[in-house]
Formats: sequence, C-alpha cells, structure tokens
Amino acid sequence: MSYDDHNIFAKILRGEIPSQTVKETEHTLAFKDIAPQAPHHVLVIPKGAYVTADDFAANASEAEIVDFWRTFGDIVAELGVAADGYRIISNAGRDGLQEVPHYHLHILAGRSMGPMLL
Ligand code: DGP
Repeated sequence: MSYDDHNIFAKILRGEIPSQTVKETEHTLAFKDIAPQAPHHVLVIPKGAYVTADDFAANASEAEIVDFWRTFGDIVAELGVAADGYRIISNAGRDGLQEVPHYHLHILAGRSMGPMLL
C-alpha cells in the first residue's frame, strides 16, 4: 500500500491549501468537509502517511492511534452530538469508493442519517 503525497489531504497538512480546522493535536488534524453531507461533517486524519484504516491500524504507533481516537471523542463531545447520535464512516480503496488516499474518518451529525444503503 504505497502513499501518494500529492493527495489533497497531504497538501492540507503541509499548509499548501486552506482548510477550516476543527481541532489539531500532535498527531491528528480535524477539519470541515468541503462538501458537507450533514449539519456537522468533520474529517479526522492522522498527520502520518497512512492510506486506509487498515494501514493505520497496522502501521501507526500506539501514540498516534490513541491520539486519533481521543481527538475523535473530544470532537464529538465538543459538537455536543453524543446524545442525539452521529455516524462515523471511513471509505477504503476502490470498492469503498475512497476519493482521497489519506486515511480519514468522516463524522456526520446534526440530522437523522437514515438507513445504511448497502
Ligand atoms: P472519501 O470518499 O471518503 O475519500 O471522501 C473524501 C472527502 O473529502 C469528501 O467528503 C470531500 C472531502 N474533500 C475533498 N477535497 C477536499 C478539500 O480540498 N478540502 C476539504 N476540506 N475537504 C475535501
């Protein structure tokens, strides 16, 4: 699984293109999706070069993994959506219709998501 550092999220991490930061920590960046699918649509990404969730799980350090998921939890708390609920999605690869090949978690909240369309 090779990482292409020309992807748009790598450019955001390098500060080459702007984004609306929601939260930044040592190992993690969260920013607003450019085409929100819900009233709250946040993308959480590791700063390290990982392509998919399985790449991150296999190759990231424990510090990166803990930081990523704690940041996710902090964002849910700060958005105040835990009581009403939310959906998290991570698309991977061709069959997952992943558009940007840098691992990211979508947090969608603020409306009913409806049933999964599988
Ligand atoms: P995915 O299909 O899971 O790879 O979704 C990629 C998401 O990234 C999609 O919801 C739109 C978002 N996106 C694409 N380009 C940009 C960008 O330049 N800035 C921001 N903030 N989001 C982007």
